[in-house]
Amino acid sequence: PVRKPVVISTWDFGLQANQVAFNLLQQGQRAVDAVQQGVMVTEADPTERSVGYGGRPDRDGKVTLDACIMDEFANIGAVAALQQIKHPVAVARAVMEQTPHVMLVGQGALDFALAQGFVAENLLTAESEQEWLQWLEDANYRPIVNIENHDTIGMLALDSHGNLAGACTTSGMAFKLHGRVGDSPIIGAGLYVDNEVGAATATGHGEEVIRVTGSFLVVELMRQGYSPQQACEQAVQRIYHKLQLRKGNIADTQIGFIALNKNGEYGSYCLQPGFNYAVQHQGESKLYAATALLT
Ligand code: SD4
Repeated sequence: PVRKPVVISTWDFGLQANQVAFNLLQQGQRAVDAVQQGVMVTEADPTERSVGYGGRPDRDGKVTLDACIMDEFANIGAVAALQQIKHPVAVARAVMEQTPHVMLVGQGALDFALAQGFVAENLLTAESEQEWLQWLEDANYRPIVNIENHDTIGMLALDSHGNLAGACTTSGMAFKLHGRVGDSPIIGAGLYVDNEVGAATATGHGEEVIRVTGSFLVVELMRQGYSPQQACEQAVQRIYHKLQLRKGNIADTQIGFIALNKNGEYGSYCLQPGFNYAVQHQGESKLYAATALLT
């Protein structure tokens, strides 16, 4: 039996975002609309310091945002290193629907957004600016595992028509180099949807996710018969193995995947304990702690 509709998203802020998405799914709306509206809840929240408005800036004090969206027809849209726009996922959707391209970056993405009627505003809140000024004192780029226990929001949904879609949006790693792009806006890395199989999205250290084309890997594993849970486990193990081979800094690296298949089954796995994810379907809205490879 197929469980639908269902929505799943990363971190504790996923609960609130899922609620908005689930309401749309229950009305029979498309998964792609539900995930977009869902993640926009988190983008607009200044207290979420790793997504959208209020996100931590790069090392130059600029808030630069990455986002992408993918629907059941494999339509895709993405923006990277976008400044001054509160809803990068909505710009990604516009790239998908209003251009012959799939990704716009930096100034070009901003110019496009403004031409589409999006409004430029300051996204650096006083809190984030203060943190950045403090960081500048020793200016040491040192990613923190499970920073504030929330991070990028990635959301996957199976709608009442049985179609899958996903969205992913982030302000990226705090105090990154200006111009750095993570996994989140890269189709196949931070997000992948195959409407015949399933969908996956990632959070954590984007460089490691890009290295293994993480979300595509999870979906391909599901295609081969792995459950969403098993597929997430395999992908995290792959990243761990590559980190070992490269003598990477495993202790300071976090990776989390969530996955949803065509039957509405879901799963999740992470490298370090501390990653959680939110699931909502008929009669249940719950935050789960993901199981971790390391302890
Ligand atoms: C990135 N995966 O930019 C994203 C989100 C992040 O801590 O900031 N992770 O790498």
